[in-house]
Amino acid sequence: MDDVINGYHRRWWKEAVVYQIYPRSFYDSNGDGVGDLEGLRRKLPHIKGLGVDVIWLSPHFDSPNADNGYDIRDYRKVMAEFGTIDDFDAVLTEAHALGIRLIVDLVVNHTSDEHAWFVDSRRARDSDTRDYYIWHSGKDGGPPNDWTSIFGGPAWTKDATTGDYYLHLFDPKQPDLNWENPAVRNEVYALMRFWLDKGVDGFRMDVIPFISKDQEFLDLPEQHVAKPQFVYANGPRVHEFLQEMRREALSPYDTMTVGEAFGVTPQQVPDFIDERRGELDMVFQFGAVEVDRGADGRWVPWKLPDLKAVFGRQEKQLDRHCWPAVFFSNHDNPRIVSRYGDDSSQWRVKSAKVMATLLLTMKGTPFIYQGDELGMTNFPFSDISQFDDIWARNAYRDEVENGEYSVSDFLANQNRLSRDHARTPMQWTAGAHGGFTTGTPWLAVNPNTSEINAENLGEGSIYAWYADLIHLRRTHTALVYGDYLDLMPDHPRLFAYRRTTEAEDFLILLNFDAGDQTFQFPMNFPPGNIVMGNYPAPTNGAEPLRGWEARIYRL
Ligand code: TEU
Ligand code: CA
Repeated sequence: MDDVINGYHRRWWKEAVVYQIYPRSFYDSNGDGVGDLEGLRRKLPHIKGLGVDVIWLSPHFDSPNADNGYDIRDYRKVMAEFGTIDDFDAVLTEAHALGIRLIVDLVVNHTSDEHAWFVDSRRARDSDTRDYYIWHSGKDGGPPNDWTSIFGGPAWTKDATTGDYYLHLFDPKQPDLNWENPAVRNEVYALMRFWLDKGVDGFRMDVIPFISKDQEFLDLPEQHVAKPQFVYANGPRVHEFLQEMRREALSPYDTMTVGEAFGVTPQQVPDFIDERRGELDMVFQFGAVEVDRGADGRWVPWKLPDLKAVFGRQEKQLDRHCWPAVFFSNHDNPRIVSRYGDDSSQWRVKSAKVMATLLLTMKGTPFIYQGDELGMTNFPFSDISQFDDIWARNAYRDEVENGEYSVSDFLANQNRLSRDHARTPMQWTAGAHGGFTTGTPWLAVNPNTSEINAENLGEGSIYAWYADLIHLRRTHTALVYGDYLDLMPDHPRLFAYRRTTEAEDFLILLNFDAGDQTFQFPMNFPPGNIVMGNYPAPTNGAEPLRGWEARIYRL
């Protein structure tokens, strides 16, 4: 594929649609309440039926699960609850046989504190792997600086054995690796080759911009205290490390990489993904999933023009050498239909289709999160005991137990933003525990599984809509490589844009509201054929859009 469309080099990963699996919550094959690799293998036909090209598997490695696998104890072992390396190989082989590639999660900013490297590192100041982590002596009876953990509390923990502090930008059970040490980098490249040699097709890289730390370890500048990620990301050697990683680990393989650009501003993105630099293929930018977050990170109502602005910026800031990744949900976010759509019984299906249309007709590689193709919704949390997520539990400790917020304020915020909304088990059936497990699920299944489940995936279903969109995208390169033009960036309820190449021209109209919206077709811009719509087609093609209507025209 070395030809060029609309100025872009064609690449398989630009044309792919990705489906993210959170294995703990996908399908439990042995009744222990925890999803597993054999469960995933059995459900591959569900994924194949959508027509996706790539699976991103959230961490499947040995872990004590302080952060559900984002704290890795052994990078070459499969998490015992998920199965064995043979189960992994079976998933990989079967996925490949179905024409689906598999990328795995690379979590190498930090390890678990139970990783053998850290166990040894904390043993003594002169232990073999002491310098695999970031140790400093305290200052004035406290930690080396004022950095805070993304999960709340200080980013340094004093270790009793030597009295030194180690850095953890997340939980104390997730000590940060010291990438200044070449031995650490070589360990990482070796473990990457281990999985590449098995046949995996690439990596999603967890908080990858955090790997290089400014060695001065200065206190946080005032303006970054509320969002320290903008200090932790983009350290002085991050691009050097990523180029080295490409050379040492990735270059012999045909891979796809997508980095989580947490703490990266839109202006900084090209430095990570410009194809001439040899770093990452794509990054996840946080613009779309932060439209409903205030300066303090708590929930605020979002506005459609802010969401549009994310894509307007993207079109301006990324040239033909850069390729975007598009997502509205993942294992760290609430459910797409509850957040951006309307999850009432009247509008849930229609609005889920509006969001699916946006995801799959936008420029960039789309990432679907498991369950969104069923229109799964947020969970109705009513008590702290219902949360598993370390972020929620720490927030409770920091916000409620210290008296800053009431329990009901805490719950109101978490009911909007909790990461556990995404982590409740897949709703396969209307039966007990949504057919996810025959045992007791590790996290409660949403009670609405009686209505929202994978039993009816036929005509009119959200699942069928995703499959149709994926097919449309696959058969029209303008929906992949075409220019993106927002026709009314300020309209508060209607999202209208074109995707065009010299050969093709699509117009997408999305009504983000329950009321009707008129759209003025410009004179030189007649309503063309409606190629997809989530209502019966209007008679002349130009009638007002009905509540949460989605239409794709080919002009
Ligand atoms: O996420 C980093 C990150 O940006 C989130 O922790 C975010 O701050 C949080 O979801 C609050 O909105 C990655 C993983 O995706 C996440 O699951 C891990 O917990 C985290 O890194 C640590 O590995
Ligand atoms: Ca299981």
